Amino acid sequence: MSTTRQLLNSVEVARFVAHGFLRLDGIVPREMNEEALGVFATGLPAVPYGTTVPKAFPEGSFTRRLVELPAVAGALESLVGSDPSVDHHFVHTREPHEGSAQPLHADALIDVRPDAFDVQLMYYPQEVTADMGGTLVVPGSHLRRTNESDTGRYQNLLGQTRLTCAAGTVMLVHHGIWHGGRRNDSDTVRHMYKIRFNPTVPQVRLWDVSDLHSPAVSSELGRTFPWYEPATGRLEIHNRIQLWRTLTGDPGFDIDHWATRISNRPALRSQA
Ligand SMILES: O=C(O)CCC(=O)C(=O)O
Repeated sequence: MSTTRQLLNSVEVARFVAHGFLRLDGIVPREMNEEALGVFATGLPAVPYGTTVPKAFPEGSFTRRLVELPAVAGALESLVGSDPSVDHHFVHTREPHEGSAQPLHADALIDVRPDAFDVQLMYYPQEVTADMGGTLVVPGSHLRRTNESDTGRYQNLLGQTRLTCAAGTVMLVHHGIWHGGRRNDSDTVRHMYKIRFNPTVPQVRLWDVSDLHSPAVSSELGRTFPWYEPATGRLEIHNRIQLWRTLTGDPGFDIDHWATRISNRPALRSQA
């Protein structure tokens, strides 16, 4: 991947841990966006699960240039390391006036890994307007353990976002985020190219940690979302504390003593 490093900072990674996604608006150059539509029409090469990036996407290929854009490479390195493997890639298309939306889902079976996550890159080569079936995302849903499309019966959740964006926008999402392609009511085909990356190194302090102890980190990690139930919403923050402990290698990190309190188990003093 690129040697130009535009790593995320701690506040940005904390925001990813809380929201479950990161938006890089309009960062892909116009010429590449135009090229993308031709590349999608021709078809992308098959990539066996677990292939390294250089093998999956040869030097000079469209996808290699996409993932080597400094902002993309830096964000990916910050989240999954500099040498992730490619799980799979696919172009998701919402056809004009197709009449229905995709049910809400996560691209995961119940995934209980406490110390690793995959990142999915979603790239939109065209401007996505409100009627084009932009991807619906439910912020803060990624750490709630559900099984793939079991969330499909939820039609709308408070605080959900339906993507509208400039051409050349990239979103990086945690594999557990609840999402779905919306109904395309426009006359334009909408494309989204998704690549799933698996980390190959422990996801510990991979970003620029110079602001690690900024109070803004805890503020990001402690935020709630409108669809959270008061009690279960607390579990989301607890889950984030656990993930932040892993990502930073700091087993003592906490917010308002929540995780410390419920793991406090004093040992019996010796009677001798
Ligand atoms: O088309 C979209 O916007 C989302 C599709 C998607 O991510 C999926 O099918 O898993």
